[in-house]
Amino acid sequence: MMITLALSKGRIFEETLPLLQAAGITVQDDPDTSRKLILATDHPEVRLLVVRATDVPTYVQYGGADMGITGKDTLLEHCSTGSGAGLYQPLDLQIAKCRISVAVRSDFDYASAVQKGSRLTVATKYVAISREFFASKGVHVDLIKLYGSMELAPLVGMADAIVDLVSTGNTLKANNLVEVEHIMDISSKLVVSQSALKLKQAPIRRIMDAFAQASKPYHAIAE
Ligand code: PRT
Ligand code: MG
Repeated sequence: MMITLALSKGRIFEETLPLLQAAGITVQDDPDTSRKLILATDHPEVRLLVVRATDVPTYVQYGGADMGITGKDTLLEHCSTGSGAGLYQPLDLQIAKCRISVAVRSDFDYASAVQKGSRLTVATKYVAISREFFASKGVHVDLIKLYGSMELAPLVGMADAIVDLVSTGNTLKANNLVEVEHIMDISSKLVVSQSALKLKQAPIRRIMDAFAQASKPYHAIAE
């Protein structure tokens, strides 16, 4: 029985390798040098699909993959459109960690701008997370959806603020932006198709258990 795991190349792929290793699975190809989109492993029943980070939940939901690894940021946005049905989220893998924050130009007076009743223009890839966050603060926002390089928007006067992922803070610093609010911590989760779990219960459980064991030391440190 073949188990297909969808994930994105880059940081998620790299940080997943040790988890696969812990499950006794070695990947045969390197997605950074190979053009293959389906990667074989040394395990005859496990293969990987290399997809865009934002497409991982979609592949799992529509049966293109049995399971996937995706950031909480991506998952929250995906599920906000009402399309999280059939996705089981059993495990936080504690990998690809970062935070999602509000950032503004260093000369922008954020504190007075967010006083109740005011209006703020926010550029972001994370429209659902942003809408919910500012609504909970009672701040009216006009959201501008972008697909990348959010840092530019305040610099060119298109937005007062951005909502984006921050890890070291170097990208913000390099663009004269400052982090003014921490919305939430982000890490990547394992998502499993509920229908695949019914049909391939045993092999999927084996992989889930190995991942749970391998990410446990990190849970212990985080707690
Ligand atoms: O890059 P691409 O457009 O192909 O796709 P993607 O951005 O969707 O994928 P990828 O691989 O960049 O990110 C996949 C997942 O990794 C995200 O959904 C997050 O859950 C997680 N992750 C962890 C991050 C970061 N850390 C991160 N630092 N994703 C993106 N960044 C970016 C951030 O957007 C900003 O541009 O790195 C920059 C900030 O980093 P610092 O270190 O300068 O603060
Ligand atoms: Mg990226």
